[in-house]
Amino acid sequence: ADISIFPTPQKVIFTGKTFSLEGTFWIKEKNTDPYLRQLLSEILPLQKEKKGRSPRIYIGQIKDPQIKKFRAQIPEISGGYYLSVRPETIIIAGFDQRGLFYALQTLRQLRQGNRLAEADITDFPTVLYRGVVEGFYGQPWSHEDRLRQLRFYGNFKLNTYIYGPKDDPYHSSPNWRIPYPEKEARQISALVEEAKANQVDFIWAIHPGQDIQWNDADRQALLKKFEDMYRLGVRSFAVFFDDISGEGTDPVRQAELLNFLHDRFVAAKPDVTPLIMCPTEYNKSWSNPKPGSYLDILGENLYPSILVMWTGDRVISDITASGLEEVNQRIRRPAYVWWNFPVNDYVRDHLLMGPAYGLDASAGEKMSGFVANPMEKAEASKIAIFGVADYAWNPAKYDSEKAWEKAIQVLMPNASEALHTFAAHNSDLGPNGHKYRREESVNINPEIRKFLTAFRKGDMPAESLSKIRTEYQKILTACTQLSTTPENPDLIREISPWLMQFEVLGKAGLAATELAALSPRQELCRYWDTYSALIGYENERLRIDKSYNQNPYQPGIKTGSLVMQPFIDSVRLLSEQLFWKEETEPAPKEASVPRLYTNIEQIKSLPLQKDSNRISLTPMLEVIRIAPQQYLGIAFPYPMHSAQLEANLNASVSKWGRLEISANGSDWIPCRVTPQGTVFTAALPDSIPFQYVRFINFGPAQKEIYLKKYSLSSPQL
Ligand code: LOG
Repeated sequence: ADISIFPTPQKVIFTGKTFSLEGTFWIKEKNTDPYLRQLLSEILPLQKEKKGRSPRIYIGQIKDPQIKKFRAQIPEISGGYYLSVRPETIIIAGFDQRGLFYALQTLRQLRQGNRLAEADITDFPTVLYRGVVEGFYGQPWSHEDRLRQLRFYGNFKLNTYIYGPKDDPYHSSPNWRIPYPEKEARQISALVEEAKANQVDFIWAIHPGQDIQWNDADRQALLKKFEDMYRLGVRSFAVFFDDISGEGTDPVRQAELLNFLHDRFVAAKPDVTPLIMCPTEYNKSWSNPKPGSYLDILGENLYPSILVMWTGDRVISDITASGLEEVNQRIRRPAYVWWNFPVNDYVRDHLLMGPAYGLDASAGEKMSGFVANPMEKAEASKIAIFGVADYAWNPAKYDSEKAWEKAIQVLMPNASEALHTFAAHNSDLGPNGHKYRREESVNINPEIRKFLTAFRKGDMPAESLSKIRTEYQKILTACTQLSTTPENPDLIREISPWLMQFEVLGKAGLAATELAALSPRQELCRYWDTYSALIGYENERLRIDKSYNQNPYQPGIKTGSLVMQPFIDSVRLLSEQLFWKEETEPAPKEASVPRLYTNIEQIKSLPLQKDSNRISLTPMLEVIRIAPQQYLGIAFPYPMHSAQLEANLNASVSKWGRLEISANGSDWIPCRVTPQGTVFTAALPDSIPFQYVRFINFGPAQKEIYLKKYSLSSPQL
């Protein structure tokens, strides 16, 4: 039998045999916890009386007398368990209640229809805290989403859910001081209950740093909010100081506050777990490397029991053992990893459904916890979360591909092939300010490269083209299956606009492969028809992109954007060149489009967004530090005659900032701006042609801004 258990156990021995579950089962000890008895009865058909031949079941925690005989086999770690399955005896022994619960989750996976696989399993987690931090910007998960998540976490041995959606007003500034309204409060209590039933710690996080006053009033406000949450059932807490500017960023004050909360709240309540904090300098690229600065201050001042979060070398980053070693030295404790995957709040037009990779096999020992920040789409995030569950349980044995395949089967057992196709082509993020990219369309990519290289030289390798064609056909088949399957309706709902776009991709791909095979001179009519069809799909793609998911950050619907769409674009372009041989203009080069003009390292890779008559810097979520003489703007490949600029840097800039234009990038002319709150607008003069426009810090001090808006419109664009 082909059995795989997820997350991958530390030690497992299969005999290769299975036995029938018919017959009857009973529990040896009458005094088994009713909750566990209930769970067990969901997995095995339990009977009250022993009748005929049935295995004897031993179930309990390390402290229970009924499993005394097996104590030596049980790993002494929270969540650890020993499970032995034989036709005569089944031993389900947990170190603690959580371990027992996990033993039962494993037992469930040993069941195959009406048979049970024989096995001996000694198992425990490598990373103590494993789970999810709902910490993204955008629409927070719904109550239903969260309930489904918590059950999923229980099934795959995740024990942590940190509640911290940036756009929940009662989590962040200024409303963190206010208690939840009744309905939300009730829902939080319900989540705490569901979490408990799944052996998950529900951790409620607060994000007070943007407007916190370091005075007693705000300290008390925080304490009171924690008391409110305690009354709702919450027993675990976190304080986040990420993405803030100003007073709130002071590490001495932050540590003081955390220690105060520990003394006055955590230590005073025996059932509250240690605090977690997210620092302001939460990744290496943003942290002051100077000894004795921010991170060292936290390390020295925070009580040792307080856990400190860390996203890696960058905001979005692979996790390495050496990277963790470095920060652990400074914060004087093993970092609690906040992994920013599969979060897509900075690339909202893409879905991140590929494998969870870039996690060092030896990093597990260097961290106190590992939580993933997911997408706004809860169900679609489960593919990556499944990988995270597997990694954090047993990093040394983690295989990202295997976990990905299995996750897909778990989410859609019957339509798994279709979901596989969809996920394989919806993995990469496209260009983004964080420079984080993922593989996509990996199986077909080499074929496509091979084909295009030959096609550019005037060849048309038919066999290669036919393989590519098969892939687009597979996309269409997947679309049909996914849009008709009764499985996982929540997932289908979440991805539905992308599914629509995916179908257009499949059709356009088929048209492109057809076009590539035709000779423009000999098969003119068919060539023209196919080309027109391709243009039709192109228009349909743009229509979908402009109609759905119209958020102000990265509006639209992108699918197959790394390989499958570029193939179509290339074939179309090359065909046009073949057809209109003489007349074609060369494709626009990098240098002939407007580009970002800045000397701020943090934003150098930020993409520009182009609409009709308008070009904008992509809005950013986090703080940007702009030092004296640093600037951000746009460079044009041609002289601009007049334009309208609108910017919102979430700061009043008139005392230290200036808008300037230049024809050559060295002589600058200041422009008059009209401020209105934090927004400023400027009409750029039509008397002076310019190729550069920039906003510059001319003052003596570094400033902190947010890039909410920076766009320029002109009929020339
Ligand atoms: C935020 C987080 C956001 C993520 C990705 C942390 C600690 N904070 O740059 O809320 O979802 O990056 O955009 C963050 O990662 N800031």
